[in-house]
Amino acid sequence: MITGITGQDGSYLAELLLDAGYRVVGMTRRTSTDVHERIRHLADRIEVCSGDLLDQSSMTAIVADIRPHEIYNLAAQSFVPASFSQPVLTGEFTALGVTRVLEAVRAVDPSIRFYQASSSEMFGKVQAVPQSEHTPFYPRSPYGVAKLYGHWITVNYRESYDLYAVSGILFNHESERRGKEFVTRKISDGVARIKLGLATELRLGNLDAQRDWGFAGDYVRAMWLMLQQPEPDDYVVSTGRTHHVRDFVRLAFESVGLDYERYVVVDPRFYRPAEVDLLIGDPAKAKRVLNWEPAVSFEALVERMVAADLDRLRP
Ligand code: NAP
Ligand code: G4F
Repeated sequence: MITGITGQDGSYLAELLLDAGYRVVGMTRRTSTDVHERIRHLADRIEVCSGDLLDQSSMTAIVADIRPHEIYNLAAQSFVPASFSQPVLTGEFTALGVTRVLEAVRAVDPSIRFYQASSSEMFGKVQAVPQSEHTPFYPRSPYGVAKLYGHWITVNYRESYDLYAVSGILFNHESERRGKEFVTRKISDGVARIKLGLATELRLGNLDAQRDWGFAGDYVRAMWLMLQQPEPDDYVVSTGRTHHVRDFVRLAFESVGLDYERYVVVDPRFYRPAEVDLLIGDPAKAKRVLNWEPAVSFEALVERMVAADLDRLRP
């Protein structure tokens, strides 16, 4: 069972599990319009059920009905700027939502294996470089604070009720399926539009922030591996390399033969009340225990995202 199956990671994870022979059930929330774009190609291979992280009775009923062996809790309000404008809702989804799923597991079948989508945003104002499973947390946004709650409630239920519950502390991972408001996709989409003559500029915020960016398809493999271990544990998943937003911008424009300085406008509207300046993860434990390594490089990621947006937008 995957919560958040309509999101970027949900769609890649569903593909991976189907390829491994799983029955896959995705939980989606009710909407008046169809928002299943990322899983449309899987429509005849997955089952979809309606529920909401805000609603305990729907969560418990779905888990009781499906009786999954594994639950991947990917659903969340995941956009950092929205967490500043909607902090209470972000706490309800992204923090308390985790407890609701865990309560459903506890009530229905404590042997269900549970994955929580934790985040490098929890490191925030980083207390060590690189960040590992032992680095203290210091979140810098309501989103980061909510994810920290989700992390600790997962650890707490593991220790209190002996659940197989794990927290994957994943660093930024991207793809052509990334939401268009996140910086990498905003850049690839903007570059494609400029190249095709559909736009003349790209307005961005802080170009000096640094992120450890990987490919989402690689990262869902780490989620699955975490639920296949003899004992539940928490892992940092990252590439171990960091780049400035400016590097992503420069490479993306270069990939279509353009100079970014002619098109990018820095717009303070996209600055955040508090910024996470530098993220770089230490993936040593994931490599040692899970035998996990990313396959797609930063450079290849930039290229494939721009190429995909060019293909999508080309008349
Ligand atoms: P995403 O594309 O924003 O997808 C979020 C999913 O959550 C969507 O399917 C969304 O459904 C669903 N959702 C939101 N609120 C819900 C609610 N109240 N009830 C049920 N479903 C709800 O996020 P992503 O990039 O795939 O990330 C997956 C998870 O990993 C998230 O928890 C995110 O915070 C975490 N994470 C992501 C990264 C990253 O770099 N991508 C890194 C670390 C952690 P709708 O389609 O209906 O909106
Ligand atoms: O792409 P972003 O919005 O991702 P952010 O804030 O790092 O969060 C993402 O990664 C987390 C893992 O660390 C996830 F947990 C979270 O759910 C999400 O997937 O911004 C990246 C950086 C920031 O420093 C931001 O200030 O890019 C900078 N930036 C510069 N200009 C911009 C822009 N970000 C956005 N979204 N839009 C801009 O115009």
